[in-house]
Amino acid sequence: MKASQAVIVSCALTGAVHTPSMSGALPITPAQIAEQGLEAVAAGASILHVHARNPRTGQPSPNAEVFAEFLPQLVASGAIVNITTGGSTRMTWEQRLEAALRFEPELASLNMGSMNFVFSGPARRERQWQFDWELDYLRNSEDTIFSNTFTQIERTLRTLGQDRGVRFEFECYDVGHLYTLAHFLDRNLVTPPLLVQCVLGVAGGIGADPANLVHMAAIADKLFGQDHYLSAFAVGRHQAAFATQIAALGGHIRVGLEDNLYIGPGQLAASNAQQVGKAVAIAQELGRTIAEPKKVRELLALKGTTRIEP
Ligand code: KMH
Ligand code: ZN
Repeated sequence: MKASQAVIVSCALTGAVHTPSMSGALPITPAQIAEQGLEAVAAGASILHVHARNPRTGQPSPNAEVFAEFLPQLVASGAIVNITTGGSTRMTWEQRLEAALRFEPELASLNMGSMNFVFSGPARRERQWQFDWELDYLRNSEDTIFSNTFTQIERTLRTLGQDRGVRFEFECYDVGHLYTLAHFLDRNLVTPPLLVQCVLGVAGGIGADPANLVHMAAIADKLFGQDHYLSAFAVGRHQAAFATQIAALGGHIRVGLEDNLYIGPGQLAASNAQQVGKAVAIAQELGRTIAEPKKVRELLALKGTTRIEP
């Protein structure tokens, strides 16, 4: 990987996997997303990975009008806004692209393969559900494919990347996804420097085993060499361990309530910023510094603007 002493800390604020009843800290409304985003930036996050939710029900939403209610505040913070194209596994590809096409952000996520993506575990535990969609949504993940075909990936690379100057957080949930990224690099549909995001511990993807991250890092080095920065995270309780491992390997960190609701064993995180603070402390203990947004824009060759209407 390309060397950088400074760590890029991404924070994924809300996502589409957790539901409102799982934690009162999960930001749902645009005001909550904006507030937690600003706190995360103050704590050291340079990239905010964002999804939107229906403010009344908490359901993942592709609606660009909802994104429009929190994006200006996040952009004004100076942080890099990274708009999801993963959306939720229930959305169509068109819905998943809606916000990124409208706002043409400097960075968007791009998922590098179709897969099972199961998050039904919490549905097996007793709890009071606030909304009637939550249980079904969680259970249904066992029978849903997260679709990211070569055609869908290519279309996104052309419409967002080539036509609009958007660069990507390439989310790789298994070793094969690194080879898919290499395929698009060979065809000059992606341009270095790449931000490769290894995702471990999703049911349907590679497991949260430290040996798997070592292997993914070795394969990414073979395929992309000096053309990439490597970031990684593991979902759920493995988050801090993998933040530590990737920081020790010289890579970059992603945290946030999108992927883990906890701050320690059995202890719900109070906010996204609390997890960012922990990631920053880990990185600094390992002798790394924290990259400011300006530095990250240089490293990743970002265009520096997101199209927010006045
Ligand atoms: N929560 C991650 C495991 C996306 O937004 O493109 C999946 C994700 C997908 O971040
Ligand atoms: Zn996401």
